[in-house]
Amino acid sequence: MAYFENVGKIAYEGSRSTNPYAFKFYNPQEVVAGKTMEEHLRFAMAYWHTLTAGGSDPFGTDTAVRSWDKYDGMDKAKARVEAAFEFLDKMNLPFFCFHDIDIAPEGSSLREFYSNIDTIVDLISQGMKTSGKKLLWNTANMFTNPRFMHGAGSTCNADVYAHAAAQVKKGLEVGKQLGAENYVFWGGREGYETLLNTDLKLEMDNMARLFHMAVDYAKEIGFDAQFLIEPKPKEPTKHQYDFDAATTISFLQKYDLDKHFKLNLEANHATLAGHTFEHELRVARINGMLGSLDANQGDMLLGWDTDEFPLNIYDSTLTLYEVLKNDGLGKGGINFDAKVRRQSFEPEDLFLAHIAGMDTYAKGLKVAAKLIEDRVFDDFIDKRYASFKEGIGADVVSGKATLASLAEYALNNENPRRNESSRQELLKAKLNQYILAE
Ligand code: XUL
Ligand code: CO
Repeated sequence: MAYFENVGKIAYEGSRSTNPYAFKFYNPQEVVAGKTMEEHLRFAMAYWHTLTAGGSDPFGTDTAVRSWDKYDGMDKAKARVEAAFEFLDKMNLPFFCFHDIDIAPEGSSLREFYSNIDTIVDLISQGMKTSGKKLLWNTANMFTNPRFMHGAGSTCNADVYAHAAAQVKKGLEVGKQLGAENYVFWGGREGYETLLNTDLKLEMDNMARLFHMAVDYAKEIGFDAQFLIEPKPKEPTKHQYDFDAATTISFLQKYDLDKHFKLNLEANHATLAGHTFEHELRVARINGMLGSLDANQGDMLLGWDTDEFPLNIYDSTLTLYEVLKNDGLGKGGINFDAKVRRQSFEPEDLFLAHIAGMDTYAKGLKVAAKLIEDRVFDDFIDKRYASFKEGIGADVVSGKATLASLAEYALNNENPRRNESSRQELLKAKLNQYILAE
């Protein structure tokens, strides 16, 4: 059965195409900087936004019209699997991602949940074999069910902690069965509302213990996915422990987890933390921690995670700039953790939104590659820091300099170098020039 009967396969037609159901920039086989766009971008569909969510918000119920909604329970879960593969095929998306509760109903017990998952995972596995589609990552949802009101890995309730561990264990088994490239932890309720009732140290230690158990179990069952943590500073919890890239990296280092984990960075989470997305990517990149991306964007006028499809070419250019400088995302990819607006309730909107997001990232890739090829920023940065390549600057970098040797140098330095302009306006204008020209 076709779930999206009004839409056919989306093809590349070029930037002058007027067909809304065509890619204008995403040309999967086009080679950019030595690899095809498909290889660079490794696009993924988020099961929860595309198949499971219905457009509800705190003030209103679902609005989305979805043909699988005529079913219930396991029948609906099975219909969604068929719809997922139809969507991936028509959109030419090579990967997908899901939480355990996106694919299968929880039922009334953990045992029933496990058994529902097994049934659906078998179907997904068959779909993957026939279609060649791959699982970029899976994860356990440890934030929706009311049992997780105090957290999962950071809960005050040991029985809830055990339940969370049981979900992670199953998630790793599912990941292995489906050959997932990565396994993600996003700690939506791993944080606190008030310190007055919180044992901050125990909560963070316990979270680290859960991550170590996951690493050990993956090893035990021979699941060789890359582990990822997805930082977010707040929402739903007031203060979340994996606040941003820098905080998460130091957490991983403190608990001796940094060898096993990288980061899954999300654009709207970066902005909630008061950072640009490229800031988060740069911090991860220079620490060897850039794992995968959740592509979306927030709204300048709203203070929460709006998860809009990414449409800003400046942002996508600077994002891909970091990805190219990182020599790619390895096992990671670019997952559209993005939802159509509540008013865009028709199934066609899912296609139009993904086309827009994929084109935005494809265009960003091309501009970023050209900026790197022409060394637009590299040459400027090299020159800006040239004083650390020779003389006293080289002594600082090599570790030879001491406070005493620097003071001695400063006291005798009769002609200190003059500061030079940072030329920010010029560099931003060059960025404009490249975006408009490419
Ligand atoms: C929530 C969010 C999650 C994670 C996976 O803000 O981004 O969907 O990506 O749990
Ligand atoms: Co996300």
